[in-house]
Amino acid sequence: MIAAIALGSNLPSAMGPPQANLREALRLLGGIGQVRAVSSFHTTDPVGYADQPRFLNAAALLETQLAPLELLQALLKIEAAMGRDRSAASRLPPKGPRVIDLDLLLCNGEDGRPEIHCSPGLTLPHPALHQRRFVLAPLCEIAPDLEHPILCRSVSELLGLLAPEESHAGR
Ligand code: PH2
Ligand code: MG
Ligand code: MG
Repeated sequence: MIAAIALGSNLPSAMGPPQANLREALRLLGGIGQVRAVSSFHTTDPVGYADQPRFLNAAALLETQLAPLELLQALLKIEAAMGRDRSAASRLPPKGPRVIDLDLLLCNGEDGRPEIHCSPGLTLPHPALHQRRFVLAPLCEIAPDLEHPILCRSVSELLGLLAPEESHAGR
């Protein structure tokens, strides 16, 4: 299976600044499959919860023998190993700052077709994939022709359909 994965970081960790966190996450992804492509790192304004540092976002393509739910568990393990604290005691808000975030976006099965999956812990394609420039722009660099199996549009078409970015000049 080939999986498209979004990476994000906006807090320093023991590894260093967000750039070091993305690099470390990519290294650890190499332990659960073969990393076939990596986008450039994009500095992005926080979306959703505005009162937090800017993010560094990227996308990667991972070839793996794991099934989608196994892959999700492996991504959560990497997040935890890198110091992501999801406990209530961390007091971080749900869409707030994090050392590392690894989101499963799309999975193409052995037949090359994109999988549709819906279970309590995992929805594929990722339900917000088509709305997020910070996900689509990096993904477009490495897999512009990847198809969204529900919207029946490629990743590059979805990026083109997004509303133009607001200007924050003068704020
Ligand atoms: N992740 C979020 C919430 N907001 N904004 C940007 N720019 N990049 C992210 O990765 C991001 C976000 C929750 O996962
Ligand atoms: Mg996320
Ligand atoms: Mg996440």
